[in-house]
Amino acid sequence: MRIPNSVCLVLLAALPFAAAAADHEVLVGQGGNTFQPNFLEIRAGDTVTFRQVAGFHNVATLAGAVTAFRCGPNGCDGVGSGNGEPGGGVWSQTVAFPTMGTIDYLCDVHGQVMSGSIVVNPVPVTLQKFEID
Ligand SMILES: [Cu+2]
Repeated sequence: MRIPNSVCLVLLAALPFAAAAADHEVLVGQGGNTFQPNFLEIRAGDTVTFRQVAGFHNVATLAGAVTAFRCGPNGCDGVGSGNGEPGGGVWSQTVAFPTMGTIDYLCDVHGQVMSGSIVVNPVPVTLQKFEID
């Protein structure tokens, strides 16, 4: 039996797992003053589409959110000429979440009775290759 006289670590590479970003949907105003689901766990880089189906609402983060947004039927604050004022009708806006953290949001019209949270988890790191001679 041959015992190698040297153990050589050829390559140890931990590269970010190249998972495609996912989009998640939150229904706004389904059956009342609700976000459904009102709790989401996603991965950094994912997006969430807020889709209003009824009522008069918007979606706005609380002060200090790691990813801040305020969106409604006219778009989102700071995105083009959009603004996140609440409104009626059917609309959807998609928000990207590049940063880990917990983001709490609510509807400006209905306050804490219509609120939700998104937990953004890190992207898993996968060992790509490991060789020993
Ligand atoms: Cu509302």
